[in-house]
Amino acid sequence: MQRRGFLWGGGSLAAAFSLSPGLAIGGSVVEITMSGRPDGSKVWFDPYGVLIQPGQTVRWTNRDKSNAHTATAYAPQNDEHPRRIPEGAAAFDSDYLLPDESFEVTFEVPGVYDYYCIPHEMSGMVGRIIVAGPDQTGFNDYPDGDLPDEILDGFPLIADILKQGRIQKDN
Ligand SMILES: [Cu+2]
Repeated sequence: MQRRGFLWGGGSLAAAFSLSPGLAIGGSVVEITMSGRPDGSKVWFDPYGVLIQPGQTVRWTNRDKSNAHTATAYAPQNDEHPRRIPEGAAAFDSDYLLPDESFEVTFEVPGVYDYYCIPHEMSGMVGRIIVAGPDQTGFNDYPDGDLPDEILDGFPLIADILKQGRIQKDN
């Protein structure tokens, strides 16, 4: 598990692109970093799109020394946000994570999960997780009238996540 995690962390894009649909990142815990420039001019989740299998755990860790961040599911329970998680899935919310603090969620229900950072949502600090069984490829996007364009533009495409397994931003 450790070695696999290290390989993926090394930015081996060639390997990532060769993933076919349904081949999620291996290992039980998938790491997502909350990142930012030292001057705070840009903040993001890294990777901001990931493909996982049911039963896998995602761990968000704040590695941005300049900011507190959250990982908060799009759901009415979270400050009346539109629902962008599968039916039957629980709405998660990390609350504020200070530098080097972590938050974990184990995903069981297949589907598309969109989430945001409470203080940086309008800066486009959003992410998307797809939970897919081995043969699942048919995932529908959410209707795009529910959020402002600045936020919608921040999500990676479902097709790209399915194809690449994980999506990182150029920052
Ligand atoms: Cu943030």
